[in-house]
Amino acid sequence: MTRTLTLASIQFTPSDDEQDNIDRVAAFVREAAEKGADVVLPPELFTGYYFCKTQEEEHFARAYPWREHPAVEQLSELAAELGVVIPVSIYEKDGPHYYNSLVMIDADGTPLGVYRKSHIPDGPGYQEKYYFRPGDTGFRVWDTMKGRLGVGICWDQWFPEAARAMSLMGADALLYPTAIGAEPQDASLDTAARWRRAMQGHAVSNTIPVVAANRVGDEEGQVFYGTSFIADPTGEIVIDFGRTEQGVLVAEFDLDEIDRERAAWGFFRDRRTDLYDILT
Ligand code: PUT
Repeated sequence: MTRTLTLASIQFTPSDDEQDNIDRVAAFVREAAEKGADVVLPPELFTGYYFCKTQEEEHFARAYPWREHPAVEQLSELAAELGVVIPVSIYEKDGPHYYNSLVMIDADGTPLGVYRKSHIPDGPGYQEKYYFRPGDTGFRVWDTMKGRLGVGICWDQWFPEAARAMSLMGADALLYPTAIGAEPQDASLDTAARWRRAMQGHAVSNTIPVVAANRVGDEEGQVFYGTSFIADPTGEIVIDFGRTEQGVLVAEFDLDEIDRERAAWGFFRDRRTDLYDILT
């Protein structure tokens, strides 16, 4: 029997109402499940505005222990009801520590664990180092009921090392929840095209499907550029959104065919680990 994996990406404009955002993501997950999705990826930190644009003490109150996060609790029930995997991006509080995290919810509703964002950006409009410790989980893949999934959170997506690590761990697909758009220090700087190309490169070099789910639209003056997409293992974008639409993207992949292609291309056969000390 052929192993297939149907991947979905959600692009939307969150409000600053936590329950409203969870409800809207739930509706998108239902829509994706109706279209046959096995895995449905919402954007980064979707339960509120992207609060990292400035440094405000009050925003630490947005974090929860990951098992108690309302998005994790409610989307676990939905995952079980629909039989879909939902990787849920959250602001996590663990004792005195705060992380930008991802909880992988399996298709029976079981939360399989947490990944904590490894690369934390800092700059105008994206002051994440104030809010998040660098992740201490290392890169992870999860054996879900639908396939082995690797997730990098936003800034992680620019690092080929992260994509390679998850691919070496046997990921069937790489997923990137994201919050990216305007650069307030330079109105003429538009990073959308290079953002896509970076991840399309991960797809090519690891012969693996890639899903990117971005926020879209204006959040109190900060504009997110959407352009979410699903790329095939050649790096080709098979389905995408522009800079305004909200909704779900769905694409199906044949995992056995991809395994054959990956073997045939030989990237993993030909790696020269004896030359890579410089990378560490
Ligand atoms: N989510 C962080 C994006 C950083 C863009 N400069």
